[in-house]
Amino acid sequence: SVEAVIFDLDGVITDTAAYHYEAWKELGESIGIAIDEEFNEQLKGVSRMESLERLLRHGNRQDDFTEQEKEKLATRKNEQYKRLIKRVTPDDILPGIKQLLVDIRQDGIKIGMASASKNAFEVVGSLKIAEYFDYIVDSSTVSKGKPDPEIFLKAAEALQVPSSRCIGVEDAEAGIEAIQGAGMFAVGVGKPQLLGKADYLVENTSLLSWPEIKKRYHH
Ligand code: B16
Ligand code: MG
Repeated sequence: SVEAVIFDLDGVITDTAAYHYEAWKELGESIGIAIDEEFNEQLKGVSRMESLERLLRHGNRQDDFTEQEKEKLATRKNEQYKRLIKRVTPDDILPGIKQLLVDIRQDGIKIGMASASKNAFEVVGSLKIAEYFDYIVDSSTVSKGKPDPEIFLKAAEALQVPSSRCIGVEDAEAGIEAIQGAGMFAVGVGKPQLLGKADYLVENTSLLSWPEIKKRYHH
């Protein structure tokens, strides 16, 4: 039976995915690269530097910047993102998530977090939900980003639960791939066109219920 649930942060617990998008859009515009929501799907769950590489390739400008200039661009994006997340409060926890955390806890199941974001601790602090998590992976200790399973495996190891007894929850295609690559049951939150590979998919967080997820879980 299931022993741990490992959550993604951006796009699952809270909608900071929208702030990442806003910050990338602004950075893109400043160097003449326009992005839309469809392209943004490719940035979800992907690390900051890899996101920048994808943005530059999207604008066909991948050869126009030195490593140092790229660092500067990524820093500028992050500064804008940090300005935006100053607004985050407990009211920004997505619908159904608080209840889900409470129900999982009450069932005696461990809870972990596997976010690619280096800002995850700050966001969790602003949402005031740190107490629900037995372990939060520090993404700066992860060498291979999603879709590599490393971050989910790290969380399971720290929670001392075998992968086959873990459930991962994700809003990104790269995240679903990472969960399944880790040998875990993947719950997706989003559109079937994007997350069709998930083992169990709901359109939005308000449809996540612990009894239902437990019923669906298998390995
Ligand atoms: P940062 P998640 C990911 O978080 C975001 O989905 C992705 O858009 C972002 O680029 C990445 O974190 C890195 O974030 O620049 O704050 O380190 O979805 O894995 O919680
Ligand atoms: Mg996400």
